[in-house]
Amino acid sequence: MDQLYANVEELSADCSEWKGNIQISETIDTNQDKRTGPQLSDGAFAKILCLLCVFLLIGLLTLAVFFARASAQWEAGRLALGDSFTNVTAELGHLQTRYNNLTGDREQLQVQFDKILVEKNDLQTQFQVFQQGWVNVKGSLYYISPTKRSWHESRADCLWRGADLLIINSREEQDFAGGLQERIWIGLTDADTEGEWKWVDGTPLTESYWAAGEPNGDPLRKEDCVEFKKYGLKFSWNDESCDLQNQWICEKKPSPCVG
Ligand SMILES: [Ca+2]
Ligand SMILES: [Ca+2]
Ligand SMILES: [Ca+2]
Repeated sequence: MDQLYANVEELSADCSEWKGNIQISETIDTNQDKRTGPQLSDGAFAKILCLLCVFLLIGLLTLAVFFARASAQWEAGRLALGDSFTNVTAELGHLQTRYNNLTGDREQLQVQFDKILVEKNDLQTQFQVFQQGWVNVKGSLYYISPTKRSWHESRADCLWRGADLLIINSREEQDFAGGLQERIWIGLTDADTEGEWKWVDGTPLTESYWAAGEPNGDPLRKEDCVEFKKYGLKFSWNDESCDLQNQWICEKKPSPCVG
């Protein structure tokens, strides 16, 4: 740009010099014109040409300045857009990271919520069972009656509760029932065939805990039902008349819907 200004100044100086020459030439030409009549002299033509060159240079200079400013503005705009794009891209990355973190947290919270919900439902079920007089011992529910009835009435009550009289399948159940310190009916009988003991689910007796001298099967008393009598001892069973009034134990497996 400076070079362009220098050229213009140089050209202007040249034009001034030409102008002096033109004045001399005009004097000569004037004298000649007086001889030849009105016509465009060489000096006037040179002057006009010089002025056109000046105007052309000024126009070029103006255009150069305009394009330089436009180019600078375009470059500044491009840089600003680039910065904005970079910032937006970085912000988008941060938002994506936060979204991913929140999604992970939400999934973990959902897992915890589901786990707590299961525990809450389990506790609610246990509470309902407890309110109905049931206790949960190692995966089985037991109901100990507060009143006394015959063996058949006791079993009918268990069936009404969706259960049956206690079947002793393990030493743990034997100790549990014996620890109640009461005469209690269990689900064992030989009512169908004297001396052939079966549990209420139809399975035969394989492991027994008869008290000493039992079962004695008194034919006069028709001792066809089994109770805990010598409670507190490992061998505590006694065959007894089914009409005797005893407490009883019902047993069933836990379920989500306890009636
Ligand atoms: Ca059992
Ligand atoms: Ca019997
Ligand atoms: Ca007996």
